Amino acid sequence: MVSIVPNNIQIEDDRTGINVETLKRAFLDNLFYIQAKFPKISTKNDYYMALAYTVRDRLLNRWLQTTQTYLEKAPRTVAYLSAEFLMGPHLGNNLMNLGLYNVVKQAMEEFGLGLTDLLEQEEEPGLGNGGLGRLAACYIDSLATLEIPAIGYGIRYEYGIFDQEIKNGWQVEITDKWLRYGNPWEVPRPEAELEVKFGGHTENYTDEHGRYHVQWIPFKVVKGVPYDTPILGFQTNNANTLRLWKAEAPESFDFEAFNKGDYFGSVQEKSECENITKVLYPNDDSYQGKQLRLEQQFFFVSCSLQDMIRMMKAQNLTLERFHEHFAIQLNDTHPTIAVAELMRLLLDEHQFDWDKAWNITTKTFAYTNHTLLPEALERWSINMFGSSFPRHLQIIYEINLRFLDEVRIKFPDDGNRLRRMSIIDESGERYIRMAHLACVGSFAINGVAELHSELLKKTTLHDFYEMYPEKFTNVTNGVTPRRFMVLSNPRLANLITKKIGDSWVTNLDELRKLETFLYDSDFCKEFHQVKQDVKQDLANYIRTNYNITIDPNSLFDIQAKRIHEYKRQHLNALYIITLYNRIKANPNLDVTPRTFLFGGKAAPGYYMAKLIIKLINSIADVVNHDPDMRDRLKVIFLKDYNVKFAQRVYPAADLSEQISTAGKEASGTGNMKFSMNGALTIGTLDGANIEIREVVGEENFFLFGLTAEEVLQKKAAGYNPWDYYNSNPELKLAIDRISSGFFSHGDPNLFKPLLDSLLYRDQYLLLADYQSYIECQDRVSQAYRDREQWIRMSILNVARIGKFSSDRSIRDYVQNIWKVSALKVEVPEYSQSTN
Ligand code: 73E
Repeated sequence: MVSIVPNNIQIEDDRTGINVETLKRAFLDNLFYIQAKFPKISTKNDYYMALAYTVRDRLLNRWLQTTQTYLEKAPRTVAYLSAEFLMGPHLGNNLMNLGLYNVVKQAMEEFGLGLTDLLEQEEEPGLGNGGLGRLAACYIDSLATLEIPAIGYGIRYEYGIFDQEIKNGWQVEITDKWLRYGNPWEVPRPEAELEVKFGGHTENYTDEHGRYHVQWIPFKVVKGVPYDTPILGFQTNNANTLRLWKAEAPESFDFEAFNKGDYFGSVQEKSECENITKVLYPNDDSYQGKQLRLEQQFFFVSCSLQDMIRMMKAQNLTLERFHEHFAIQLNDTHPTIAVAELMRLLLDEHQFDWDKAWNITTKTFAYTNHTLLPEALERWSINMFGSSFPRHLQIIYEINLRFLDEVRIKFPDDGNRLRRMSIIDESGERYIRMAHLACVGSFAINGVAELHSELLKKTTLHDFYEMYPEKFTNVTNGVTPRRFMVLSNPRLANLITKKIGDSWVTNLDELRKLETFLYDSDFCKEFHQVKQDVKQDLANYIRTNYNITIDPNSLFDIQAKRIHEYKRQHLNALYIITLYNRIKANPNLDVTPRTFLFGGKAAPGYYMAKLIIKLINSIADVVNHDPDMRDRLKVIFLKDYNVKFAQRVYPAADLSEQISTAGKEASGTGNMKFSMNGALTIGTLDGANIEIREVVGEENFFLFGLTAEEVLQKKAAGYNPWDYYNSNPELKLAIDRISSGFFSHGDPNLFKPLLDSLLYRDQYLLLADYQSYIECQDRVSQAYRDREQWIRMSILNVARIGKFSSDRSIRDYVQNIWKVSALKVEVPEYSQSTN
């Protein structure tokens, strides 16, 4: 066999060398031969591309070596199926993981180029909405860092999450053209394309042995082309693959139509095929029963499963052992049609009998649930589903029939239970309940934080817990400290490393050692200085981009996440108005200066969320222009919050707002990123907040609000928001300020839908939690005045946050669910010196 690395590649080869001179030569070479430019006519983007290719070249050896090792050793492999991967920019991450950050910085400086400027050029792949997609990205990072054989499978959306602009205070959506200038990180693999069927009907036939079979005669066939991106671990040789599928028409023209003169008809069919992977649905934590979305899900799932089968065949492995070779994780129900598709592939295309196929399938899949919100639970109308996937509908009926028999045996004479548990909802128009299919078809089911996993067992999946208690487990989410500390906050990372060495980067529990320095006044001063410098950076950015001056000595109070009523950005807004009212009533009031920063996108069709953005901007308008507020209050809505921007925001926060209604936020992951960067949290007992508070210590966390249980009790007892409005003068004043038109140039109607929803329904109990929140915020203001004590609390947040590394989460999945082992990749050391 030919070795991956030809022996004639020299240490100083332009594609592998990592000293300054070689890097510079390689950069110019790429500028010339790939961008076809010379410096005089190069744009910033040309420079970015030239550097990106230079860095990619240095990844390839590890990547191909990894692929070869996996091929040879055929290890048990994790396939992480996710409709979203919110990766964020690649360049900085790859530089860090390769250990090339400083040497490349120097090489660029010798050209008079700033590395920060070049990093800024990268248009991030926004192939996700928020937490769920970003979680997949963190997990892909940790899998590679822990040297676990894994593939991320997803969709290569041509347009990712929209870019957000703010016009006159309202959100405006702009198409995300992230591929416009090319994507240097992906490698198309047209030779590995696959076919995916849609629509049509099924036919039965009997083979020569008298065996009965079903054949799916599709209406159309679409091509899936894989685009591969290497995902290198931190300081390892393991580079796993993120394989995203693009839909294409099978032939560029339908020749029959073409020959008949129907040119447009034939082109139309082509574009209909390509539509499947055109655009990411921009809804977070909510679901709409759109056929195209279902087709997206099936498309990438079918490609991925066929790909796995093909790999096994290439390795001469029998499909009988599919479940031994692959552990497939379903990131929420979005890829759950995989249960039916694997059954179809085994039954119809590989002639397995039902029991054997079902045994393999149910030993393959594991399902992660990310939400309890009823509006986010996926269900597909039988008619729509059947028209696109007639064979899968049959298979799901058969799964359901057999499943309900099992239920009947375990719980005899319990018709209600059968109706509740059925995969088919028959209470009205008939629907397929995807969460039920996922539970029946998987060997493991997990929630994403302790509370969430408990609530799953008690509420949404209670019947399934009674049926299969052994399947249920919790894996609390985590985030990668590489991107969200080392890369995004180098000042803090360097200070930590100076004190405790650098092993914390892959063993986050080591941060504990920082506790030794809690009363070391030099360390505390340095820690404080880091925070101040980072806040100054953000202040400069805001000055440049918004023409607003903010004071880095004020308390930076940040709420950055998708805009959603359950996340309660408007509760935060009510506090701002309350402070405003207090200062107006008493202009000499001694207040702790605060800068309120918001960031986040609203789903384009979510009117209330958009109105919340408008409200925040309207409050900002009034507050920022009122001389009485000067040097005390500032409010800014930061537009187009994405991963790149998040990396600026987390390090600069003093206070992290995690104020969802208890029981609604499954986990949250921003909460962890803020805390890792030394922000204190003001939060409810919801999602992972509970576990964060547990580890950082209750004295280092600002807790308020009802518990999940109290929320339910209050609702059951007939919650009436008016009682709170009428009995709380500050709350009443804040609400009246809005309804009077004070923030809307006298228009009392602008925010009426929002206020009506609060006063007449208040589904998320803002009014019930208001007083507790206000008092807690006032405690925050007091606490911030004792800066030394605040710094110690901040240090303790960093020191005790180790549990929330995605490395820990991945270890949990590996040990409790996937049962896979690490496999180290060896790379010939032909190029390791940086000088
Ligand atoms: O609490 C977060 C959680 O931290 C949850 O809301 C989010 O997932 C994060 C990662 O576990 C989430 N997103 C979705 N459901 N839960 C979702 C649903 C439909 C479409 C897109 C995203």
